[in-house]
Amino acid sequence: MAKSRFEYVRTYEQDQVLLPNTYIVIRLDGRGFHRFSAHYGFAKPNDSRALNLMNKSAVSLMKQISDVCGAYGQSDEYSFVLQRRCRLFDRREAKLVSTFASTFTAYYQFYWHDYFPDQPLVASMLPSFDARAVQYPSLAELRDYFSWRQADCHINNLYNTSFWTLIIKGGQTEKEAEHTLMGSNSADKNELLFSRFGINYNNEDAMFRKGTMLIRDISGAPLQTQNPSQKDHIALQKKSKRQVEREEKKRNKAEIVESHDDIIGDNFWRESYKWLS
Ligand code: DGT
Ligand code: MG
Ligand code: MG
Ligand code: MG
Ligand code: MG
Repeated sequence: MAKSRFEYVRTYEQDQVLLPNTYIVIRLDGRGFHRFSAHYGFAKPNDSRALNLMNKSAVSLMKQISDVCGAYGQSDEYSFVLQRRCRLFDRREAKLVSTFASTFTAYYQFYWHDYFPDQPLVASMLPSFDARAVQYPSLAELRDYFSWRQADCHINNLYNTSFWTLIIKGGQTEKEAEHTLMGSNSADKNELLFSRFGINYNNEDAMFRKGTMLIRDISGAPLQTQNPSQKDHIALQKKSKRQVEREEKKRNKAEIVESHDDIIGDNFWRESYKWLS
């Protein structure tokens, strides 16, 4: 193909390529959702419609991008983990984060009406999401990453539940509620909810307390050995195109399973062969 004399400008492009054989986690977070949630009247502290719309958008993205093994969402954020051997966009960071952010945002807007039928989106207050990619060298860090996000969900939700209960049921102002909770630990908040309002925090909706974990269940169709050794990894890269296509088809067909359980303890990770490859 003939090249124009302008072609050289391309050499100024710089691609950040993510390390091979690492777990790539792409975390999206709603931009300015403090204002966004207030504008569309999200229920406090948790709006099931908003959380289910996040989940719907995440499942839709996973159906579209088969390299995603699993995802965890809470509040206005979602983290997607890619297969260790993922070759999508040759692991170029900018391509990955921009595609994830725009695909997720597109689905969020597309499905908005299904979850908020009475509140049409207005042009001056449209949802958008930022995205960042992080690389983790082993399952240990990946597990700690997910634990970190779920611990964040727990801490925020226990605080927010206590805060809004003091206001809505206890008649306190926001300032007073803030003061009541100052210096309280988890046990204090559980006790406050129970003794003053008869609320057993553990009976609150699991989606609020634990967030949402999505896994692509490939256990019915094992694709490769867990934690490939160096040799396996090289072998994987030599797979024929047809083999790769076959596996991708299988991944596309695999069910995406949603749960709201603990992902910090060992139990969840004992079954990681089902979805992490
Ligand atoms: P950012 O991410 O720096 O652009 O700023 P924000 O405002 O998105 O802040 P962030 O992401 O730290 O916090 C998420 C906000 O979204 C927080 O103000 C609470 C709000 N939010 C998320 N989910 C819900 C919900 O279900 N109900 C209500 N009322 N608010 C929610
Ligand atoms: Mg945000
Ligand atoms: Mg947050
Ligand atoms: Mg956030
Ligand atoms: Mg193009």
